[in-house]
This record gives sequence, C-alpha cells and structure tokens, in this order.
Amino acid sequence: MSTGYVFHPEYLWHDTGTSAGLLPAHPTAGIQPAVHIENPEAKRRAHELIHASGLLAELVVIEPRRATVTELLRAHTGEHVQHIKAQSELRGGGDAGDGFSPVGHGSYDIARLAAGGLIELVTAVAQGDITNGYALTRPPGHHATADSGMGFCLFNSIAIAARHAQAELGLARIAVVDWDAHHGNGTQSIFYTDPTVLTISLHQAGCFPPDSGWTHENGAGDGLGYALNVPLPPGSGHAAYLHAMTEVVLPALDRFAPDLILLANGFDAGVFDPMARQMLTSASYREMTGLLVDAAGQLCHGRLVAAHEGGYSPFYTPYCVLAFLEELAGTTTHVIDPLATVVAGYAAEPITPQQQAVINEATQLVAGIRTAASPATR
Ligand code: 9RB
Ligand code: ZN
Repeated sequence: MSTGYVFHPEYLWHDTGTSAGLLPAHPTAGIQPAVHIENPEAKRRAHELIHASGLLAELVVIEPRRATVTELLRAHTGEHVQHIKAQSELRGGGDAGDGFSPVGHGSYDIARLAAGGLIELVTAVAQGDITNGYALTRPPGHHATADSGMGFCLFNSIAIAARHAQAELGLARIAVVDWDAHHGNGTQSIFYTDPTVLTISLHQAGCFPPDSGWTHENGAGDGLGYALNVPLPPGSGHAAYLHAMTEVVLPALDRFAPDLILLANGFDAGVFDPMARQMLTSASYREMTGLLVDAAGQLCHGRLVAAHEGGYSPFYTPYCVLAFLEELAGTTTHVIDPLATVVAGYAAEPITPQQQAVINEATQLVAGIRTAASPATR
C-alpha cells in the first residue's frame, strides 16, 4: 500500500495578482489593493510542512505533466480552452470568465500542469503503482464549468481526470466527493446528466456560488439521482460533517459502487478560514479522510485520488493538509497540530437541529442511486 504525491513549484507561480478581497481595488475610492486571497502562501506552507515533517519521504512522488488539449476538451468547450490560452498570453493576464478568477501571465500552462498532475495520479492508481494519492495543485478547479472559469478556477481538474479515467483507464464508475466549503458546482454541472459519475458536495449553504448546491439539485435525465448536495448551515463543524459523511456520503458510495473515488479536497471549511464560516479542525479532516479511505478499501481496491481546492489560512491549512495526508498514507509524523488544544472545544459542539434537517433531506436522496451490479458481473 502506497500513497502518491504530486507537487510542482510552478503551481505556486500561478499569479493571481492583487485586489481588494474579492473586489477590484480602487485607491481613489479608498479601496486599497492587497494580495489576492487565492495566493501561494497556504499551499507553499502545506508543501513545506509535508517535507519538514518527514512525511514526504514516505510518499511516492509523481511528476506532473501538462494536460493536452484533447484531455482538456473531455470536460471543456474549445471556446473555453481558447479563452484561457488567450487571457494567459496577455502581458498582465486576464480573467477566466466570471470576473473572480484571475488568469496570470502564463497561467494556461500552469492550469494544464494542475490537471495533468491529477491525470498522472489517477493513471498510477489505475495501474496499481500506488493505492491512493494527493495532488497539491494550484489553480483550483471545482467551480469551473464546461464553458467558463469561476471562483478562482480555470480548468476543472477533477472532471478532466474523471473523464480520462473512463476514456483511457477502464474505470467506468467514478464518485466525486467534494468537501470544500463551497459548492462543487462546476463538477456537478459537467456530470449533471451522467449516471456514470456521482457527485456529492458537502458545503456551506449559499456561500459560493450564491444560490447553488441545494438538495433539490439532484441530477437530470439519465443522471437523475447522481448529484447529491448537503448544504450545511454556516457554523457547521465536526459533528455535522462527520454525520453527513456517515449518513449520506458513505451510504451513497455503497450503493453506487465506484471504481474510483475522486476527492475535491478543499480545506476552507477549516475553523480559521477567511472564505467561509465552517468549523472543521485538523482532527475533523483526519477522521473524514479515514472514513473515505475505508470506503475506498471496501469498494474499489483503495483507489482514492484527491485534488487540492480551497484553503486560505496560511497558519492553519497546512496542519489540516498534514492530517489528511497522514491518514491517506496510513501513518503519522512527529508534528502535532499546534492549534489542536485551542480548537478542541469546537469539535465537541453537538449537531444542531438545522444541520440534522439538511442531512436528513440528503439522506432521503441516497435511495435514488441505483445499486450497481455486483463487482463480479460488472
Ligand atoms: C460574487 C462575489 C467569490 C466568493 C467566494 C469564492 C471562493 C472560492 C473558493 C470565490 C469568489 C462577490 C459572486 C464578492 O474557495 N472555492 O472553493 N465571489 N464573490 N461579489 N459577487 C457578485
Ligand atoms: Zn472553497
């Protein structure tokens, strides 16, 4: 059993520039520019902690490559690919489509390296070179739709990797679990009518995109039943997320019987994150990861591949990443989350009736997933 790890310095060179929070700076209107919130710092520190903790030495390092245009086109329109390329060629960069997704000069190639890193991991897992893996990539991908970038995302790496797994690796049924604090709307929309890809998103209700990710978004056509959402109220933490995992995610995976589980691995549901108001701790991420690792072990030979998404606290995200990756690799390091004692009380907060109600709603929808044929007949 071994765990693959993808990282590349270029991921940190994706230049999101400056702005004022999410808004354009406007100095004469009194809006001072600041470094963009989706900047390299949290991810650089996460990578350095993986190295400094000694964990890196226990991982199988896999070199990323740039996804080809053919591979991008499995999830995106030609117009979108051309748009990102053109924006990336501008001296000062541009935007991926929604006005909130900076494309730095040269970011087209970096976004292709992010998607290609995930493709390489999925390939290594399919070949049995590794059991599972993690790609610590930038830019993120889960908001990107077939024809537009959105919410800091350029290309939807998870969707590209899922389609690659189906087209090239003989993995027919893919489950995408997304526990980023924001709705995985891009991935959901790309597979909305596709029953071969189950998307499950746990997120803060109505956070981003606004008015997206409600339980009634359940797939359409042949894909009806194969999009699941658990829009948890702001303030949800350990108890709500663990409950959502055991009551919704695990039963849904059981029924679906995937050949591969992909994880949109955002850490912005962490308690110190500036971009959402959820309350997860590194212990929450460790426990949630353990559940997914077990599910993958039971359902699909352990095949679980994660792509980094959000996570903006430079001082906390790295410890959540480390807890996740230790659990994925089935090991621990000498590094203890230095904030664990500070946040211990948060994990003890019981589930609220509002959180329970949303989880109950989503639980009802699990029955809409038709149980796959047994592995012997698949
Ligand atoms: C909109 C605004 C946002 C808000 C949150 C994200 C987080 C992304 C992430 C991105 C863009 C404002 C739509 C401000 O971490 N995903 O995982 N944009 N928010 N104004 N308007 C109209
Ligand atoms: Zn997010």
